[in-house]
Amino acid sequence: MSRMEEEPLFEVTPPGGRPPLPPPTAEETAVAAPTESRDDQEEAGRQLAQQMQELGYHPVVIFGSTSSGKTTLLCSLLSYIRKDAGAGAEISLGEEFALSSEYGRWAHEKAAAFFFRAVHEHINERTQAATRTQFPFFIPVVLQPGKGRPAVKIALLESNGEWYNPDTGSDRYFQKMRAEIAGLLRSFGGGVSFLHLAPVTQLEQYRESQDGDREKNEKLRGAADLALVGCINSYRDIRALKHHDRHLLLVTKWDDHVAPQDPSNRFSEPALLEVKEVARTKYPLAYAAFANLNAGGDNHAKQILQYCSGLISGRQILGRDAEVEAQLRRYPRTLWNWIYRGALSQNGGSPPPLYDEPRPPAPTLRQRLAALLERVFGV
Ligand SMILES: Nc1nc2c(ncn2[C@@H]2O[C@H](COP(=O)(O)OP(=O)(O)OP(=O)(O)O)[C@@H](O)[C@H]2O)c(=O)[nH]1
Ligand SMILES: [Mg+2]
Repeated sequence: MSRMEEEPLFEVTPPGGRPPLPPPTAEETAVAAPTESRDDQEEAGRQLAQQMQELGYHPVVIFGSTSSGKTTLLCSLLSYIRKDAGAGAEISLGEEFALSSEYGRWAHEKAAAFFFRAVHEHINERTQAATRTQFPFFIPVVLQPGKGRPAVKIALLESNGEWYNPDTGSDRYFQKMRAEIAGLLRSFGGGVSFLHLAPVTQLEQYRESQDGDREKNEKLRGAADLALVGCINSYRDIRALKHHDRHLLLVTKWDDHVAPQDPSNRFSEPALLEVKEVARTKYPLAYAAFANLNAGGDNHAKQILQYCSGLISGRQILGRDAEVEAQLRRYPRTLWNWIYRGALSQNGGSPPPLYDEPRPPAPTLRQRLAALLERVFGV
């Protein structure tokens, strides 16, 4: 069998019933003209970078293959500020980026739909279908914390995981970075924050397991692993000014690794070594690419964390009690801290965190031993 005829390495729709994709809306199919060619798309990215710099937005780029949890993570972040009385901050949709093509208007409409509709649905415990937007877009937000802390402007990327999945039929094996994102990364002069999403599982949680689940999950995870490698490779090649950038490897869907009800606290407060162990064993290639990524001199430029956007099954976010809610809340708070610090540190200095969260516990003896073995033998 030739390479072109080989079975694809991944499936777009994971087993376990993600809802069928809705047909593209009229809006999605209508706007192609201004950004049809790769050159035009790159130009749109360059203009975006210029606008973000002029208006003071800090870009947060989110990478991850199909079903890695990008959209749900964005919803969990944005909905946290809107629904939790303890969030202590206000959030509003930022201004439209004025571009010379229609793409600017289109992107702002998509951003508004996300900021209002998708987030509202998330608050009402409904999840989003797989993202099938025609172009990537940034959601501009203005975060205004109370207590005298400075406001920040942030632009959060929403995109299709399909753009990152490996192209196993091609000789280059990885897809090119989307031109709008490449254009932005080439031109943006300040620091950019990157989230690299590595989900614990690609399958739907909280359902009865079926025959072949394990093999399918591993196959999908292999593709997700390569997708992150492809993103890191593209980043390395495209972006000249890396020294102010920050990278977070996020092990998403952590509830599939440890249930919130687990008495050990490892759902919301695992030791860092456990998170690293999961990332390294499930995503060996992405983990290596991340570890080897040369991210300037700053110790804090690269970090690994776990994340959970909610206890979700299919299109339903499962109800939870107050105790689980308290554990879940730590996730958006920790991630907001990281993003907020990134947005503020562009002005120099080391800003205070947005939220005071307890530090993770010290690693167990077994975890320390495993880390030692990893350092000494590279296992
Ligand atoms: N249990 C659980 N499910 C999650 C979590 N995050 C996402 N999911 C589910 O995983 C599936 C994929 O999540 P999405 O947020 O759509 O993933 P995506 O990266 O946006 O995928 P594309 O839009 O296809 O690129 C959805 O069914 C989500 O409800 C999580 O933290 N826990
Ligand atoms: Mg999505």
